[in-house]
Amino acid sequence: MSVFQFPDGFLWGAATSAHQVEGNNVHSDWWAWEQAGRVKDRSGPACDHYRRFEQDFDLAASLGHSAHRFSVEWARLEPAEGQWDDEALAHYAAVVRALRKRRLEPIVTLHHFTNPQWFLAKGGWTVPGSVEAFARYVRRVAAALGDQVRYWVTINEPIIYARMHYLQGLGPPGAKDLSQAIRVLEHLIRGHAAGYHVLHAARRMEWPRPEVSIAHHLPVFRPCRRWSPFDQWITRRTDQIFSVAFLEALTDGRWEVPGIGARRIPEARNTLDYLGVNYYGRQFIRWVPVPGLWPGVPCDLGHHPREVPERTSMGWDVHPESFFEALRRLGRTGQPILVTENGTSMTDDARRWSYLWRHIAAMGRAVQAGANVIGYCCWSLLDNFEWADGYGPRFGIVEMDYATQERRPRESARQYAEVCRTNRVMTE
Ligand code: IFM
Repeated sequence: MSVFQFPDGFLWGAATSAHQVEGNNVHSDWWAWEQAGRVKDRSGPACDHYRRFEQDFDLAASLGHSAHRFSVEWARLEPAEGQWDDEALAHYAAVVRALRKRRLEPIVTLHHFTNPQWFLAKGGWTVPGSVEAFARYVRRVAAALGDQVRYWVTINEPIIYARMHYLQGLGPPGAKDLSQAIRVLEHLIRGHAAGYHVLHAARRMEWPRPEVSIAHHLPVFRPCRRWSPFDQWITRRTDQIFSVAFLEALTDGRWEVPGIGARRIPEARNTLDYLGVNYYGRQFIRWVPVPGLWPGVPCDLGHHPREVPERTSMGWDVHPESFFEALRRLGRTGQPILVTENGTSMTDDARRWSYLWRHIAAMGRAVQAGANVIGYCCWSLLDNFEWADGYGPRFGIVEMDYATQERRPRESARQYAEVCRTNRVMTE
């Protein structure tokens, strides 16, 4: 065993998103989707975090955290097109103040999977008007929070958003259509770029300089059937299109469009001040040609007992070495990296801590190998509403009793607190 000491000022915290914890997000498209019975659970009051945020931040501070990632809910701020709710805006200003008061660095996400219902009704991210609508919303948020916030995430996991809502049909509007998914991706790139420029333009001299990124979901892709040239090829393409091309669009302003070619998006050039990264595990890809869909689909890990010996309670791969690999790969860009999510749903909390500890250790090794990682947010502070999977999965280091709204820090929260307080981790 040896000990790895992280650089001074390293940010340690946990992440949440509005719809998953706040409760009663009645103007969002996900709320309508749930009410229409399209998922097994309804988010309902969730963790009632909208009213209990002070209590939750007390908890985070008592657990040694120095940062906290949360999202602002657009549907609360603009419940009807052009109608702004000043109380909701004041609420998020109070949230940021509450974080600052507890010395928790706010990391603010502007879009985390949910949209106002009116926005989806107008075509959501499939239509060009989405970009200007999002920019208007960001302008409001920047004016209200910009004096207190340094770290911004414009869009959480754009690729997962497009895949889940427009290819797999697992969230509103429930589409399964590659051409729509591609349009969504293009508008998310443009939306991010617009948000980036709005945040920088809104800055006043006395405000912190905004550091803006997306939260990029970065799995390590592997072929399902290692021997199959089709799986190998589509895995390389999937990695290129989903992991590499999207980041290239935000650095070079040139986006390689799946199955079409390249497109110039000049306003997206150099719009990453840091790299926000969400990592959970490897994804095994199989060649399945279905007209109108991307031919590389994630395969059932149950078929890979030898290659995927360790899996979470949701059946996801556990492979800390790939986290090291992903961070080292990103580290070569020289950009600062902020781990905006990493965590697991385990029914056994000892296994949760084992997962977190090994991933933090892998991150330590990546820092030693030269990656400029500046912070880490575990997913999640609280158990919460896991989208189509509802309330089954338990990602929290703090256990939620949804019937009583009681919060109970798990042993993993205490172990993680030790890492946060000492700024170091035991490596194997
Ligand atoms: O809960 C989600 C979150 O909303 C986005 N990233 C992955 C998490 C776990 O699935």
